[in-house]
Amino acid sequence: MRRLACRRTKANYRELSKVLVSILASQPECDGDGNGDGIVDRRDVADYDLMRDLSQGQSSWYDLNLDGVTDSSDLTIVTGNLRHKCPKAK
Ligand SMILES: [Ca+2]
Ligand SMILES: [Ca+2]
Repeated sequence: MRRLACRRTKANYRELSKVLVSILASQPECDGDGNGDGIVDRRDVADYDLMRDLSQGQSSWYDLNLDGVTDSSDLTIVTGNLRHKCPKAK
């Protein structure tokens, strides 16, 4: 019985991994687009400010360089990509 449960768990894990990989592949990276709407614009700057305040500078959706803090380095990524249209999802 335990062996069967283990096989099911492994099969479920493999299936979930496939789904996750396909989801990740369907959303191309877009530097500076913290809100994921497909364009980097002043809304991202406003959302960056909001998320920095709400997170009190800790990690947030706008921790774009993934260093664990939401700070001016992340804002630089947003402002450096303003008006950039993101690649379309597949
Ligand atoms: Ca955006
Ligand atoms: Ca950061």
